[in-house]
Amino acid sequence: MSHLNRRHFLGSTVAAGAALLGGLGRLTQAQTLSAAAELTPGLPAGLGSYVTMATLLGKKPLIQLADRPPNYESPLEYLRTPITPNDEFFIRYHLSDIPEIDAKTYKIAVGGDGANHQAEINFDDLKKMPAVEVVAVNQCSGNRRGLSTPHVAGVQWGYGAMGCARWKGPRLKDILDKVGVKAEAIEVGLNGADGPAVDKTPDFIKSIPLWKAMDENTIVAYEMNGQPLPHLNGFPARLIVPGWTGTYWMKHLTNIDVLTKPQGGFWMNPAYRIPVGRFPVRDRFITQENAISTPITEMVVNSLITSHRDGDKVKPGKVTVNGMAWDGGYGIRTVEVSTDGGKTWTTASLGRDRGRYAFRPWSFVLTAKKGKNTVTVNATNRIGQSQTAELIFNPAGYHNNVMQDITLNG
Ligand SMILES: Nc1nc2c(c(=O)[nH]1)N[C@H]1C(S)=C(S)[C@@H](COP(=O)(O)O)O[C@H]1N2
Ligand SMILES: [Mo]
Repeated sequence: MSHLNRRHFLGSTVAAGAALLGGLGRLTQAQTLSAAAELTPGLPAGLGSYVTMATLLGKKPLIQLADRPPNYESPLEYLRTPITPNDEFFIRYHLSDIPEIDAKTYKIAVGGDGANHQAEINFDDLKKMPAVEVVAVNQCSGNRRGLSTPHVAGVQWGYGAMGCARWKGPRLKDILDKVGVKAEAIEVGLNGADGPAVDKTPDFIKSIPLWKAMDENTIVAYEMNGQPLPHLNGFPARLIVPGWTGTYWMKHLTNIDVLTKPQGGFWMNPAYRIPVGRFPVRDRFITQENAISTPITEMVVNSLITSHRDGDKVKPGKVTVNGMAWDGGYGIRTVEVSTDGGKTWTTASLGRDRGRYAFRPWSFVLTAKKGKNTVTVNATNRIGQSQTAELIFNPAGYHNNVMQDITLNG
């Protein structure tokens, strides 16, 4: 895009590597890498040897899984608060050419064959529109992919390809009202300012069904936790699709197209699809479905223990174990904990409800004994869906909501 001031991603990185690890003292390279690997508990043995920490401009150290395109996950420590700070939020890109955008010249082109008119919206226009705030979890479809057995291809995420923030901006439906939606419109197409550095990679273009675009919680956010969006989380503005996995949350949004035909392209098919009928999801994206596969939609109910890692030492006696639970927007009803391998379950106490799309904190007091204490956690949402005991295997490694099972050594 000619109106964008292109500065390439690599030019703006402070790829320091290991600022966090600096705090661990003077370590050899091998020790440094294995210390970093411990920040991603539960990953298959062998993966740790190439996991490293890196510090990007404006960010605290994140687990670097790839640099071009940038894929950085949040270590467990950053997921201990119900709102993930901007400088601790994970980063996921498919494309390496990520321009730095000047808000003064930034524009979103709104139109498409399903719109009555075309419009151009600049940053000031966005800020002048009535704004809403929504606290919502942004989780990559492939979060926990690295835990898949058998192993599947793709970025080997541990537990930290997610975060929860308070997002602010106008409703997408108010933007669509400016151009008028035709009766035959079915989807809304989305594009961002980033592009492929190598011509073979297809541009990252997505769509959502019209009904989800018109949802009052779907917004174009220019603020994240009361601040402008960090560059690598989508500055100046991105789409927020509460309840749905991160793939639809288009960053550096430049085009909104109302469509009368299904959006084509690699990132709609074959990418980001799940086998039909395999997962307990309710939101359907019918215009993109076929007999075998359908686009991923809402997140499945899930939870994460954030207070402890598998294998941690604890003092025998009372130990508070806590973490977060979330789902695709029904809200969390209960979180249950078992200390006998799933025979009996105790209800955890739930923390403040920040809305049905937000992380819901939970906590449980374990009476730890000497020796091994196992802790298993299972969240249930308000429509009665729970986590699974066994992985629902799929070739892309999506929707991993297997109950966590950790051992604490008393
Ligand atoms: N422009 C653009 N937007 C994008 C992507 C991308 O590659 N380019 N990746 C998507 C995916 S797959 C995810 S999981 C989220 C990640 O959001 P984050 O990087 O702010 O954490 O951004 C989404 N939006
Ligand atoms: Mo993603």
